[in-house]
Amino acid sequence: VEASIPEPQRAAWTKHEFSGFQNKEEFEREVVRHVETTLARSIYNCDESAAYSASSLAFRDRLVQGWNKTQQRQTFTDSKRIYYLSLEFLMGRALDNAMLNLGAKEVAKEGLAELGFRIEDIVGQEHDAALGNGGLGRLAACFLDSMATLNYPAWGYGLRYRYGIFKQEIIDGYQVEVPDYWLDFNPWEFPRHDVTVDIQFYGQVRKSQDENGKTVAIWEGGETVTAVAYDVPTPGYDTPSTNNLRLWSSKAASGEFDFQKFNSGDYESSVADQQRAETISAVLYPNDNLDRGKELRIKQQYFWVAASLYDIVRRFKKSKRSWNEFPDQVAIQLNDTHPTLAIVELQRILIDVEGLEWDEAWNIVTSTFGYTNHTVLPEALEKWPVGLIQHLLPRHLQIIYDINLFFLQSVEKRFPEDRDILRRVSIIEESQPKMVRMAYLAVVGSHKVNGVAELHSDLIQTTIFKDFVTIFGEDKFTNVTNGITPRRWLHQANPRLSELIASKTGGYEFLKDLTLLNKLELFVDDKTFRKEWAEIKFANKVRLAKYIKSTLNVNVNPAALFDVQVKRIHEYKRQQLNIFGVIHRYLTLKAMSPEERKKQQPRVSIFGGKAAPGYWMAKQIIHLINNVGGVVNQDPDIGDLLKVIFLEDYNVSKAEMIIPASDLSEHISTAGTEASGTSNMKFVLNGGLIIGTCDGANIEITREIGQENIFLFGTLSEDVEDLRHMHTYGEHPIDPNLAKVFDAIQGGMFGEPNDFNAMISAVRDHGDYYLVSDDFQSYIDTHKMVDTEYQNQEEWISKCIRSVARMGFFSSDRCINEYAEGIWNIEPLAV
Ligand code: NBG
Repeated sequence: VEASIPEPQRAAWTKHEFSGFQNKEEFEREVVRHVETTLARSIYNCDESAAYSASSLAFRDRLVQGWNKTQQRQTFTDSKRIYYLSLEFLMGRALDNAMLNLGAKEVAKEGLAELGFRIEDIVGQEHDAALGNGGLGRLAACFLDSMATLNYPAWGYGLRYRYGIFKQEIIDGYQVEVPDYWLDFNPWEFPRHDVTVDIQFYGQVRKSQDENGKTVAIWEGGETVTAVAYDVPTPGYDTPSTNNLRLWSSKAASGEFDFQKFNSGDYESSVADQQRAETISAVLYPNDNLDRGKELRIKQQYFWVAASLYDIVRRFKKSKRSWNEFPDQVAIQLNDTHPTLAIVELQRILIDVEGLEWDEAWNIVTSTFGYTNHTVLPEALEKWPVGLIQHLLPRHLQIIYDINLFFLQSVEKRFPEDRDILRRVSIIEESQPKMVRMAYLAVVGSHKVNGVAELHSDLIQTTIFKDFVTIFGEDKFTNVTNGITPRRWLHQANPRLSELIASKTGGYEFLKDLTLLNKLELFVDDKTFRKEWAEIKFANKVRLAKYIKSTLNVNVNPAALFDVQVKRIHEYKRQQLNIFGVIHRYLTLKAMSPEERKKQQPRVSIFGGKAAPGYWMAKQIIHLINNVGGVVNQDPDIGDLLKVIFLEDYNVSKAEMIIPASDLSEHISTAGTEASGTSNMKFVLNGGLIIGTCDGANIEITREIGQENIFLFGTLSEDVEDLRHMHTYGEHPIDPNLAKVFDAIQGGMFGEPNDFNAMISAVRDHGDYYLVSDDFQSYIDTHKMVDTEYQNQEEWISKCIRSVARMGFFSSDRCINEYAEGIWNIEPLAV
C-alpha cells in the first residue's frame, strides 16, 4: 500500500518535525513530560523506576530520529544490505548505551541531578535484555554496535523471547533457576502489528502442473502461526546511523482462532490453540555449546527464518530488479547453524513461489549466504532427525534431499576413486534414525565459511570440514577473528579508564579507531600515569568489594589480587581445574607456619556463570565452588590470604562491573575447545592480565601484546589427541598434587564427599577427557609466577598498560570491516 504523504501536505509535516532534546533544559522537559503524560505519574509519585522509564523514553525519541533517517536513506539508495541472522542477541542494558552513543550522557547526568536523581541509580534500574546464553549472543550484540557505528546498512533478525536466559539464584550452594520475564516494561521495542508473516508448519506436498505444463510442488494443509515484528533501534557511536534489530513474536494466526470450538462452548481449547502458537517464541533455550534436538527448538528456527526471509524478499521485490541481482542487494550471514533452514527456505521461495529453475535459484542462494561456525565440540553440532523434518516441513525435506543429491553427484564425478567420501560428506547421516547434518548443509549452501579465531579456523578446516576443503577448495574457508565493541566494554564499563586514555591519546577518537591505543606505549614508564592507572583499577576493585559485601556478606580486601573466572560453566572451560587449584592453594597455606603465610600474596578467587539447567556436572562444579568458599572464607588461619567468591547471576551488566575490577582472569579451556572466547579481550582491554591456555583468541592476544604480558600454560592443541588416546589405552597416573586435592574433598573437608564423586571420577576413572590432571602442575606453577610478579606492582602495571596499548586489533569494528570486505561485499552508507 502506498502510504506516503502527498507533496502539498509535506510542508505541514516538516514544520512540526520533532528533533528530540538538544540540551539539559530540553532533556528535563522531556523527562517531566513523559513522567506526567506517558506514565501518568506526578511529582509526588516519581520513583527511580519512573525516572528510568521517562529517561528511556526521552532517549528513545532521539534514537527514533536517527533510525527513521537511516531507514529512509537505505530505502532511497537501495544499496546492498547485510542481514545478520542470530537466534541470540545478548544486548544487556540499553539506556546507558544510548546515552553514550548519542554523546548525551553528561546532559542526562546533570539533568537527572537537577530533577533529584543520581544517574547510576537510574541506569541501574534497567533490566538486562538477556536474549542469549553467552559469547555467541554477546558477539551478535557487539556486531550490531559496530555495524551501526561504521554506517553499514545492516539488519539483525532474531526472536523476541518472552523469557530470556533464566536468572540464577544460589541457594545452599546450589544453582536454582528462576524465569526471566523481562517484558513488563520495555521502552526499547516498537511493536509492528502491521508487519506480520504467516508461517506454515506440517501438512503435505502435492505435485501439480503449472500453466506451462511444468511440474510444481504445492505445500498445503497443516497449521499456520503468525509472526509479528518488534523493532529495536540500535544506535551507532557518534553517528546518526541507527540500524534495526527485528525480533519476531509468535501468535495464533487470525484465521486460526477456532470459532467452531468457541461457539460449541469449548472456549478453553480454543484458547489453548492460541497459547500453543505463542509458545514458539516463549523461551530461549538455555544451552551454551550444546545441541538438544527438541521439536520446539526447530519450530523456533523455522518460524524465525521463514519470517525473516519473507521480509527480506519482500524488501528486495520492491525494487523490481531481476532475481539474478539478489546477491548484489542482499547478503545474509548465518550466526552458527541455527538459521541454516534459511538456505532451504530461500531455495523453496525461488523455485516453488517465484518459479525459477533449480540451478538458477541455487546459484542465487549460494551467492547470498555466509556461514560462521562457532564450535568444534561434537555435542554442539546440530543434527535433526529426518523424520521430524519430514513431519514438520515436508517440502523442505524434499529440497534438502535434492540439494544433497546434486551435491553428492558432483562429488562422485570429481572423486570417483574415493569409495567412502560420499558417506562422509552426505548431508544425510545414514544412522538409526537418519539425521540431517546442519553444519554440512550450511557449508554446501554458503559461499564463505568462517571460524572465529585463527586456531579455530584452522581446526575446522582440518577436522570437521576437512573433506569440504578438498571438495570446494581452500578459498571458501576463511578466518575472521572475533572482536568486542570498545564503546560498551571500555567506555561504558570503565568510564574513568576511558577518560584517562582519552587524555593521553588525543581525545575519544580511539573509541572509533582502537589502534590509536598504541599511543599509550609512550606513557608506560610515566610514573604519574601509572599511578592514575593503578588508582582507577583500585577504585574498580573497591566497588566490586562493596558489591560482594552487600550481596554475600563476605569482606574481601581490595588490595588482594582479584583472580576472576566468569563465563558459562562448562567442563571444557575447566572451572573444575580452577577450583581444584584453589583447594591446592588452601591446603598449601594451611600447611605453612604463620611466618611463612605472611609472605604469601593475598588472593580473591572470583567465579560467576550459569550452568545449563540440565547439565548436572556443571551444577556440581558450582556446588563445589560454593562449598569451598563456605570453608575457606571462615577459616581464621587464612584470613585475607584467600577468599573464594561465587557471584550469583552473571550477566552483561554484572560483567560491566566485574571485568574492570580484575587483576587476573582465567581463560583455561582444554586446548582446541574454545573457538575464540571474547571475555579474554574484554579483560585485557580493561587493564587486567590473563592466565590462559594456547586456545582460541588467547593465541592472537599473545601475538599482539607479547608473550611476556600473558601467563600461558598447558597442553598444546596438537598434543590433545595423543594424550586422550593414552588415557584410554595406556597408563594414566593422576598428578600427585591433584590427588591430594581429591583426598581432601573425599575426606569431607568441603561437605558431603559423595556430592563430588562425578567430578573426581571424570578425571580419575573416565579418561580425563579435558586433561585436568595433565595440565594441573603447569597450572599451579604458573599461578606461582603470577603471585611473584604481582608483588612488583610497578612492573605489573607497566604490563597492563602495554597490553592495553596493543589491543587495537580486537575491536569488533575491525572484525565487521573484515566481514564486509571479505564476505558480504558491502559498503558503508553514511546518513
Ligand atoms: C561460542 C564459543 C566461543 C566464542 C563464541 C563467539 C558457541 C556455539 N560458540 O569461544 O564457544 O567466542 O561462540 O564466537 O556458543
